[in-house]
Amino acid sequence: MKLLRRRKATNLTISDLSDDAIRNETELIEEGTEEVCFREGVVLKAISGLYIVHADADKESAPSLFRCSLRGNLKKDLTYNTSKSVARRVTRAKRPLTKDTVAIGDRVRFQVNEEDTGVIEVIHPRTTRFARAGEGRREQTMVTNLDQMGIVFACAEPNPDLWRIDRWIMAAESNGIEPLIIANKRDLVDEKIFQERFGEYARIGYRVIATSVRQQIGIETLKTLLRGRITAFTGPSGVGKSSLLNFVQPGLKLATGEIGLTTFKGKHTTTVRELIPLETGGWVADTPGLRSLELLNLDRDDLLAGFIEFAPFLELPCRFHNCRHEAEPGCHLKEAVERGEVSRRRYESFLILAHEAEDGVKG
Ligand SMILES: Nc1nc2c(ncn2[C@@H]2O[C@H](COP(=O)(O)OP(=O)(O)OP(=O)(O)O)[C@@H](O)[C@H]2O)c(=O)[nH]1
Ligand SMILES: [Mg+2]
Ligand SMILES: [Zn+2]
Repeated sequence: MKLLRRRKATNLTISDLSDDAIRNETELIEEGTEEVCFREGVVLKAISGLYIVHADADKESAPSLFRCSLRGNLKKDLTYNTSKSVARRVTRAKRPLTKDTVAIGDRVRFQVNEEDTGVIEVIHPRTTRFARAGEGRREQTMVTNLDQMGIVFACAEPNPDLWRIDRWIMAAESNGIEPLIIANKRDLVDEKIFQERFGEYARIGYRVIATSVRQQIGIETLKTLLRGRITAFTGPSGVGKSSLLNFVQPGLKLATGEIGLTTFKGKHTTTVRELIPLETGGWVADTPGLRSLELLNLDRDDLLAGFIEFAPFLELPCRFHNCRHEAEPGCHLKEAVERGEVSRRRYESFLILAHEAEDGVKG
């Protein structure tokens, strides 16, 4: 039996290595040496340098989980830090990416070692990447390859903060991810309050679904919307992200927490991000609630594009070609606000984000 062995792995990087390139990295050597096997999979969890990879089923093997480390040169390629104090590391990084080398959602190729361990060799190009500012304003990749962002807020307990919903929508829109607004704890409010809190999002064209884990409302709709797609559940702590996922997929047993009773303010029940394969097909990520969400590297035009209901009023140029849509006369967007065709609250939300982007203020 002829067997394959890796000859040299040092120049593999995140770049889109084709199968041929991988094959060229290997050569046939004498019989009797160890066989090297590569598999493809999705990163489900990252815990201090260890990655849990869900290997795809292939001809010979069923899907299964592997504990993988990362090939050393991949770390170097991807490590990037904006802090001046670590300038030396920056000079060694080939391209400005993030602190996180591999994130959940990444599709990877890994070398299988012993039974359930391996080494990640290639990170395939990402379709989307959702990042936020981490410690010291370093970018932290949260989840990659998302189709959909499940923006979970509670109808009450805690009351939804619409400005924060707008930020999450922006985070999704600016990364090319479809927002799905999930208004959980529908059991706690009546129709009038539900409409007051979430109605405007449905009016501008977003899909808003009301759910209740307690009264089992909206769960079937939610299941349908998750099927076959990669979705991250995001939003503040205590809104019921983990509770919803437990309901969507019984048997998950994600930890959930009482808020305001036994926990102190700001406690997060979920602490690790993880991507979960759904029995119905598709993947869903549970994430710890975020207290703040800083939007990264967006300029005024990105922000305008992220407020999807503004589009019809920006088709024709305003009187001034460089209109900032603030106090300028002859501004189509402001006029639409005055006429009540664009929500004043959403417009003000845009202004806040635009000023933040210009001042570099943390949100
Ligand atoms: N009344 C009501 N309570 C709910 C509902 N869904 C969840 N809860 C409660 O809300 C609390 C928080 O739920 P979790 O699922 O832990 O919230 P989470 O969003 O995952 O929170 P973090 O993990 O901290 O980000 C728990 O006490 C749940 O029982 C609901 O539909 N109605
Ligand atoms: Mg949770
Ligand atoms: Zn204008």
